[in-house]
Amino acid sequence: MVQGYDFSGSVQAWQRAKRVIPGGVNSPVRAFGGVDEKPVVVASGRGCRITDIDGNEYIDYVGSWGPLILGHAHPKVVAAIQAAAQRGTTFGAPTLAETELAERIVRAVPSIQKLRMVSSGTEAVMTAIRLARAHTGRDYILKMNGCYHGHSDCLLVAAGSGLAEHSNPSSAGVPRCFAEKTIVAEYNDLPGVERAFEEYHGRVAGLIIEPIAANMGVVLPDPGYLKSLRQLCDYHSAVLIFDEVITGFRVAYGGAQGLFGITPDLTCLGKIIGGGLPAAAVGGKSAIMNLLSPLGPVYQAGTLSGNPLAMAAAIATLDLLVEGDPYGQLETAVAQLQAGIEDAARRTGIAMRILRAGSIMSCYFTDRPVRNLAEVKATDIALFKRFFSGLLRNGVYIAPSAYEALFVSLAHGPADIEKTVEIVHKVFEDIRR
Ligand code: KE4
Repeated sequence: MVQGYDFSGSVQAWQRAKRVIPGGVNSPVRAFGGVDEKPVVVASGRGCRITDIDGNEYIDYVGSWGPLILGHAHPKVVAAIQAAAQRGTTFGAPTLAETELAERIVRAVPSIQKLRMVSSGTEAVMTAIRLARAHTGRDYILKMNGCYHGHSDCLLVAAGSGLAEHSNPSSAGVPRCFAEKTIVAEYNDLPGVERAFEEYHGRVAGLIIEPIAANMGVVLPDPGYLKSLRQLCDYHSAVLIFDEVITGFRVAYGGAQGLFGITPDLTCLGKIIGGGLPAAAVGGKSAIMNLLSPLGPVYQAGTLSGNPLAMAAAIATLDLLVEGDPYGQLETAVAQLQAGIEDAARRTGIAMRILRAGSIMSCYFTDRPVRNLAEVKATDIALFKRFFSGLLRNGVYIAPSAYEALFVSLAHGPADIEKTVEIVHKVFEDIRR
């Protein structure tokens, strides 16, 4: 299985990084803690491929965890950034580009009447939570186990032993009193949500969910689940927040809410709406969004919010997503990839199932259904790690964790998909040996 890949440059660079950066990385998942490999240090990317500092090339299915639906260094995106940079990189003042991007997003996502740009998905979610609490005058937030919404304190919580049990902090440094205001139910467990609303009757400010989960691996909502959450939030006058940081402009131009026809009160966006640069947004009903300073009493701010370079990258990206039939093209590519991997698993006798939503998917080593975090954890994680290593050492780069998604871009052409399937088949055969 192991090709002659030389990782020595990455190993040295990572050792050097660890002397000045905790774990040698600026985001934990990049440290490869979920797999039995050391991180590769990336030198460059173009289209669907990245090259590490040892010169090893990979077909990339991480795509920076979602932003790069066009692939790396798309010429039109790079040109837009360069042109914007020539005019100055940041002003801390309103620019037309912020309005032009906001208008595009409002047109694409009907539930968003107004939006506020921020610099990360974490900030978008943090602001959405604050808005929900201000709008309702309530304190409790309901989230689903296995969904990740960034690293703001109140969302770094682990499910208590039961709904009645308060949640516990899932990170050091989060006061118990913060975690206690967050209730955790299981994804796809509607009775659990109903019980939570009853248990905390009149005290739930909002429910936040990834409408298609992608941070426990890709897990799909049961038919009718999202509609029922909408009805429960209406009944209990709670704010329904869709965290579409991954799914926004990814599974469809109008996001998961467009696919399912569900209207949340607030939406969090990120990744693709930054075009590869730091930008995210919280948006929704004007009645709620107008609570934001300077109009209303909810304070929120950011030095680089609406940064001109990110706006230029985002506008170039979104404009390319309305040219031709990009989502049809993506569907063709991903369907080919899914079919090829499933065929390779069948032919090598490996129990595997793929859950997919548009151009995000996860490969689970199991022959059982996967509908929530516990069922993801019950899959063969050790086998996933062998799958990851085999792919990496044969030139395919997927997320270094069984609890993440594969991201396919418009730069993944038929030949890249065929090559990937060929390598997957080889890796499955090596695993079977
Ligand atoms: P950021 O603060 O990382 O921009 O966004 C946080 C966030 C919010 N909501 C959802 C649904 C998300 O997926 C994320 C961040 N996603 C992870 C990958 N699963 C980012 C990768 C990382 O943490 O390095």
